[in-house]
Order: sequence, then structure tokens, then C-alpha cells
Amino acid sequence: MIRQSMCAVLALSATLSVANAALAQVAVTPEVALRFLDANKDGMVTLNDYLNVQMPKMTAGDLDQNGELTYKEFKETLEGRARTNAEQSFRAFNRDGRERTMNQRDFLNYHAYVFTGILDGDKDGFLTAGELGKVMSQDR
Ligand SMILES: [Ca+2]
Ligand SMILES: [Ca+2]
Ligand SMILES: [Ca+2]
Repeated sequence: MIRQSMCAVLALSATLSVANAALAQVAVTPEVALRFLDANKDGMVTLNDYLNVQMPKMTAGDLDQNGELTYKEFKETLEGRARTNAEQSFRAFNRDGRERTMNQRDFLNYHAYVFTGILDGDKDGFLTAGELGKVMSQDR
């Protein structure tokens, strides 16, 4: 049951993770967002591409450069609804036994979950404009 409500929370977060990647206030098509997420520009968006796009956010958000994110630092890497849900996400993925910081593995696990659990609707390891569009439209 806890897991289910967590999924709901993360579903909202996911929408924003994708959306904020490519857009500011402007409406962005799934095709444009998809192109942005294709980090190695080979025409397919894999988990690796997705994590490569998210990774710089950890570096940028780690204000004291100690390789770990406090809740406050983590929150700063997110936008919109993902930020609103930052506390639940932080609690769910900060699993290294320490209470107050999230390491790189935790951070990538969070985003991997977003990709695999939410964005990749048919679970084939690739993100399509259709899958992205579905998630993006749920946010409207
Ligand atoms: Ca790619
Ligand atoms: Ca830090
Ligand atoms: Ca897919």
C-alpha cells in the first residue's frame, strides 16, 4: 500500500522531471522533449540517456561539493510538482542508512525509477514520443 501511494507521488514527479528538462513556461511537444533527452543523439532514448541528462543536476545541486545531497540540495534539483513531492522522494530513495544525505547512487536510483517505472510505459527500455506524451498529458 505504501508502495502504491509512492508510485502515485512519483508519477507526478516524473512528469515534471521530463517536462522541466526541455521546457520553461512554454508548451513543449513530446518530440522536442524526446530529442532533448536523447543525450548521445542516436535517435533512441534509453535509461542511460535519461540518467546522463539528470546527472548534471546532481553536480549543480551539490552546493558544498561533498558528493552528497542534503534534502535541501535535492529539492533544488527538482522543479514544479517534483519539487513539491521532494520530501517523499527523498525519503524513499535515500537508502544508504544515513538520514540526511542522498548519494549519487540514491539520486540515480530515483531517476532510474522514474524512467523505468513511469515513463517507459511498455517497459522495452526505450522512451517514445507516445510514451512521453502520455505522461505529459496527465499533468495537464
Ligand atoms: Ca540515445
Ligand atoms: Ca552536498
Ligand atoms: Ca518504451
